Amino acid sequence: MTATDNYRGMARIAEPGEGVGLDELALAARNHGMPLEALRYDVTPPGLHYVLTHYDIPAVEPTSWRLEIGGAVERPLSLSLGELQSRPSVTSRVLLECAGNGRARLEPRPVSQPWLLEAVGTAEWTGTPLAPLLEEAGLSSETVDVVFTGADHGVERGVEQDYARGLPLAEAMRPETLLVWAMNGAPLPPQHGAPLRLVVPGWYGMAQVKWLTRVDVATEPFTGFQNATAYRLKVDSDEDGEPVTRIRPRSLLAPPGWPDFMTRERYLRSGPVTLSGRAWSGRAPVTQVEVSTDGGNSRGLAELAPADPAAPFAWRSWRFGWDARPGRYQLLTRATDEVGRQPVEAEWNRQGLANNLVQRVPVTVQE
Ligand SMILES: Nc1nc2c(c(=O)[nH]1)N[C@H]1C(S)=C(S)[C@@H](COP(=O)(O)O)O[C@H]1N2
Ligand SMILES: [Mo]
Repeated sequence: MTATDNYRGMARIAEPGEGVGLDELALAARNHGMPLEALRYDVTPPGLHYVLTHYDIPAVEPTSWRLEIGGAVERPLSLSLGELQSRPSVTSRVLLECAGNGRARLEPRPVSQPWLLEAVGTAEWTGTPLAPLLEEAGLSSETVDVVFTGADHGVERGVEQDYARGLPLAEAMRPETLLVWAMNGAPLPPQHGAPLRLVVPGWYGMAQVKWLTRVDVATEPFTGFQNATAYRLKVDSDEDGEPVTRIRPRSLLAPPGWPDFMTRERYLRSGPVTLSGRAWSGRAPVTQVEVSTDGGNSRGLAELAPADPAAPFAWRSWRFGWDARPGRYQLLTRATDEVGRQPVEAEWNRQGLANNLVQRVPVTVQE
């Protein structure tokens, strides 16, 4: 990438046939995915949840740390972690997925964190609802956005910044929107935002601001980099593009059989097999999951576990019986929610966002 591209704020697109480079490898080695065999767990065990951090994991001293709530409020608040933790607490099972999940297989490839399909995880998040704190601070009646700022700092396409995201007021006021200090019953680990992060159930990962330091009420739409430039669905760089918001439906197969070390191709023994996986959507309830063992020519409905009314933003498990005969197959799974179904052809955009193309898994069944 040249400095000019950098300062034009453009995401680079790989040349035709250009492999993943060392810059992408450096990101992939820092930002790990959830190994897909961990789809077997209802709650992703510690350390297996995916991690995405734009800059560095910041050093935050929890004893001197405070959360400032300000901007267009009548009474700015400054709260210690202990003060936040003495408020009513809620534990909620919520799936997070990076908006860049699926980027690495787009053609041409947007050069960024090269996720295949593993940028997902489901945790039990413990925290306190944000809305009562905003009400205590006394919101301006002109409020449009609430802006969340993290302690991490970096430069992105030439723009130096603290990681910050604006969220529409209605989303900030949802009772499910939490200020979170624990994950799976333990204090938030450093990589997941210690001591405090935001969780906005149903939204893609970029909204889930980690290492929170400030919450600012804004009477104008927030125009910071992560809202105005990044996380927008655009094909040409001069478009404004629609902002990325809620998670689109997706179903993933728990990898069946055993893998080849280098190619990751899967092998199975012939006979009856129960294929299984997880499906989710952040925008509407999942209504069905289809499975095909012949690349999509024929398909059947998976048996989908009922939605847990206590966890509408978690993933749901599914199962599908298959009498596997020797040969080579392409397994495919597709989720449908009340709004629509996963596409079978990728819808390209230049930042590689919200790509919920169906998953295809080649397998070889042996005698
Ligand atoms: N402060 C801060 N918050 C952040 C980020 C970041 O770089 N800095 N990355 C965001 C993105 S893009 C994602 S996908 C999620 C990832 O959350 P996790 O690492 O806990 O899985 O955090 C979000 N919150
Ligand atoms: Mo992300």
